[in-house]
Amino acid sequence: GGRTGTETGAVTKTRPKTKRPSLYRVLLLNDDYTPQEFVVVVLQEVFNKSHEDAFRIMMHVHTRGVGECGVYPYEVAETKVTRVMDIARKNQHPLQCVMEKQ
Ligand code: NFA
Repeated sequence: GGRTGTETGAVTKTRPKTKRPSLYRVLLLNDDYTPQEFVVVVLQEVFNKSHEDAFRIMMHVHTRGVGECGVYPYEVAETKVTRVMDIARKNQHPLQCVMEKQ
């Protein structure tokens, strides 16, 4: 911590403000059209998952309707959502990816 003089000359203790960044959960939503293997590749490329983890997450989304791909600070989460949506659009798949504050 540091010490800061006040107008009266008093010296008061301060704490360095290290506020932790809010975390955001990135979610993938199921649909009836996006191929399973496409979702697996997206999870490997965008979220750096192994094929095994990617397959497990894809099957969770497929059976439950929604699933978590990872938890990240705001800007990282936003970039991943944008990458997924761009890749899906480019390949004409309706895959949806969203983020929510944890
Ligand atoms: N439900 C899709 C299918 O049967 C696969 C899928 C999984 C899509 C996860 C989106 C997310 N082809």
